[in-house]
Amino acid sequence: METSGKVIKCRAAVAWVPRKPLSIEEVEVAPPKAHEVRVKILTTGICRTDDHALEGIMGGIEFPVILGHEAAGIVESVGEGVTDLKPGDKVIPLCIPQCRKCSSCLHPKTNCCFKTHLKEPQNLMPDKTSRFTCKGTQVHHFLWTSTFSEYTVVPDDAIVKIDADVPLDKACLFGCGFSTGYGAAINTAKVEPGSTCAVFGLGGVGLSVVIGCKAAGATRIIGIDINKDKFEKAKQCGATECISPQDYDRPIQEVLIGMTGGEGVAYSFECIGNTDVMKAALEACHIGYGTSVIIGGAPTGAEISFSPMLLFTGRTWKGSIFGGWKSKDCVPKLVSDYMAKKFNLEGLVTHTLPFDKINEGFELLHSGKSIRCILMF
Ligand code: PAD
Ligand code: ZN
Repeated sequence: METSGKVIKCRAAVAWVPRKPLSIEEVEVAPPKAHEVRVKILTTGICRTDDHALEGIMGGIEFPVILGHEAAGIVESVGEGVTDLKPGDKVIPLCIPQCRKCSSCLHPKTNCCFKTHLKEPQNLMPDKTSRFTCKGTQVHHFLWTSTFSEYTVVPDDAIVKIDADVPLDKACLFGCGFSTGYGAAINTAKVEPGSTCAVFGLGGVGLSVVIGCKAAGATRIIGIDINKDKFEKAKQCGATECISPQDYDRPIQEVLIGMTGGEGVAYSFECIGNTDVMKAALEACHIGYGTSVIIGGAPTGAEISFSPMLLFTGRTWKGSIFGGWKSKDCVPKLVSDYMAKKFNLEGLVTHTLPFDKINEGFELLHSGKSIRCILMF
């Protein structure tokens, strides 16, 4: 049946209010407007950022909302003015857009497009309207992706075509978790061969940092998590040793400094969203040249107090969004690198569930049993 130009009725997981299970509902998805693309989502992962939004700790999220931002799908139809995509293309929606026009997009040092949700709210489409309706109520978008829906509409700056051969359960990981962690090691920290790294938090993002550190030639990669069940996967991804802060009666940064002969690590990564851990990760860095990267999303309004001596004495503190990748340019290349076997993503997907079991997927994340749970439509 030809659907182009028509409203599509399909399944979506609607978050009506914060901190409650999602409801599988029939929603109406309007056709794409100019410079928009309507996509049939085939697979979507559950990332902790979706959970932060559902928990209400991520600012600027209005309910009801359709969450989800780590997905792969097929273009169903395109709006006027879309030149680089056509129906049938295999695509990844991009939670960090690349407009290729703003001062950030034109600058080689950043991927923080001015259209990012940190600059411009993405709870509605760029024209401040929604393409989703459920039971007569307008439903909000999330990061311009809203992939917990069988069909979604995204701006053409926030979607890219990928190699049609890539398996869909892995393709979705390039929409967030893998690209974020791998890029934080490669692009943001610029990990050097022979170095020692510490990765705090061994979820989908942290394990992808481990994969990036290994690819960059780090010789020691210390994984840190309070859940020891994560250690096996971390070692499979390249961690050389794993420790739990709960096994020590002194702060974890002191443990790491002790483990490195009193020196500290060259690179540390916070992949949790905990401000105390962010500070510990900085303190665990080597004087003079240690670099610490914040990847975890802290609750909106959170602040950190720390000794300026830590930076005065030469450490560097950085943040990384979507691994520093300019999304439209780099995601297809990352997918090609995966197809060329430059890295292995086997360790990241622990569960695959039908889309209707999305709340079970969130429970697996909460209980610490999953790394990435992939939902199939
Ligand atoms: P996850 O929940 O799968 O992994 C977090 C891990 O941290 C789990 O294994 C926990 O057991 C562990 N953990 C929790 N508390 C502690 C602690 N105090 N010490 C040590 N370990 C601990 O999450 P994820 O990997 O999907 O996401 C991690 C964070 O990264 C989260 O805050 C998310 O919002 C953020 C994120 N940032 C970006 C970005 O572009 N910067 C992209 C995607 C996700
Ligand atoms: Zn994410």
